[in-house]
Amino acid sequence: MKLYDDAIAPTPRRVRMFLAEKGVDIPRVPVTIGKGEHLAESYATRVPSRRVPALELDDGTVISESVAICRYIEALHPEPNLFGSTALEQARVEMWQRRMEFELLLPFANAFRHSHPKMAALENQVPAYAAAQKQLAEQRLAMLEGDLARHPFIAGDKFSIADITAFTTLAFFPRLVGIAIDERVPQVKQWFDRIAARPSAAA
Ligand SMILES: N[C@@H](CCC(=O)N[C@@H](CS)C(=O)NCC(=O)O)C(=O)O
Repeated sequence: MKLYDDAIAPTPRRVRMFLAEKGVDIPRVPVTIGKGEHLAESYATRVPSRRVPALELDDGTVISESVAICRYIEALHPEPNLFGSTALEQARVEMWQRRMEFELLLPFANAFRHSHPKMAALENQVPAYAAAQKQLAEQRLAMLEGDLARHPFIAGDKFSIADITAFTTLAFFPRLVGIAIDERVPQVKQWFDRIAARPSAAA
């Protein structure tokens, strides 16, 4: 197995953090987005979406989409489980994972992709869309403050893939789109610092 990986981008970091939580080591092949390596034909023939990360199995099968990669790893290495164990836990983790992906990650990512000069080569930038997405990101961040006042981790009492999605989002995008994680969202800040202290956050 090998993992196509970019050292800076937030989505590959999701998979690295997941693997670190599992204690699983997979050889990595760097695909540097900043150098346009993900657009090379040699990569596109393996990964038609031209996105990173992607996991290539020994028989040549390629799994892209970070959550699909994490689910595959969870099936191979069930413990510590990060997608939940009981039926209810799995449903809760799925619910929060989807919320963090659609409601937090996507607005932050879209605000960044449509406004940051470094993304101009990769995105047909629409400044009004960036502004609208930034507003949604700010609103979801304020809502997250309330969520984290009710439970210590995103999906409840246990660390899960939903924490990884939210953490890697908030560790990368806010500064780049002019949003601060500060005393206005103390619960988020406290949760963020707790997750940042986990050894997997260094992955
Ligand atoms: N939904 C995909 C998103 C993958 C993705 O967009 N990765 C970014 C890096 S964070 C990328 O490859 N960007 C290259 C580009 O936009 O051309 C996943 O979860 O794996």
